[in-house]
Amino acid sequence: MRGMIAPSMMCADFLELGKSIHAFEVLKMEYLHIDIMDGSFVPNYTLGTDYVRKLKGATKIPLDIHLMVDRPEDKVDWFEFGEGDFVSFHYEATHHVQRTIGCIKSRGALAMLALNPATHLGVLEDVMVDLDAVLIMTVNPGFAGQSLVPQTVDKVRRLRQMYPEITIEVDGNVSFENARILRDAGADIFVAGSSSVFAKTGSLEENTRKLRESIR
Ligand code: S6P
Ligand code: MG
Repeated sequence: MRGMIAPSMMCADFLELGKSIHAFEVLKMEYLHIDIMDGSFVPNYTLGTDYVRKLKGATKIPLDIHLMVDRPEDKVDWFEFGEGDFVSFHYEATHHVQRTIGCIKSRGALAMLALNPATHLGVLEDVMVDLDAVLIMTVNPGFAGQSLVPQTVDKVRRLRQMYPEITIEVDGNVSFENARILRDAGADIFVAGSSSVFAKTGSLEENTRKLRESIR
């Protein structure tokens, strides 16, 4: 599978959202990654329901909604999404993993289960058949600009060996260097934040070219 990029919208300039969307379309970004935080599951707030609705209406690029919220089964229906969009939620945030997957799929979207760095891959075993993708968090969720938790690289490698066909997304400090390492480990979708496409060292266009080179 070709490496895909999902720019993290919380790292884009909020005052220039229209311009960013246009640039992402020109650069053929495969997904737009939207971080939703609730101040409980993670110690931060970011984007919300109105933002997702506006974005959905403003572009044809599929969304990649990352719910970092407690009890996602109660909240997933607050958001606008549909066929072709990914919705991920955390294994650690709910007693009802399968019910939440059902809510997502009943709306035609693709269900992705997110695992924090300390969560064992074994929790996937009985639910893998229901999933479209797995999100391996390569940092502890809550903030941009953190350092990759080193053992998550081997976790991606083991996941790829266990499930050769599953789509694997990686999120957190996916720098140009880490992206290549994670690609070699078996990742498919790369969430791009402050350490790659939004890096201050280059323009969005230069950074995207460099990241595509890393994951080719
Ligand atoms: C973190 C969030 C991520 C960040 C992304 C930022 O809780 O889920 O999606 O936005 O990690 O990228 P970077 O390169 O600053 O780590
Ligand atoms: Mg995220």
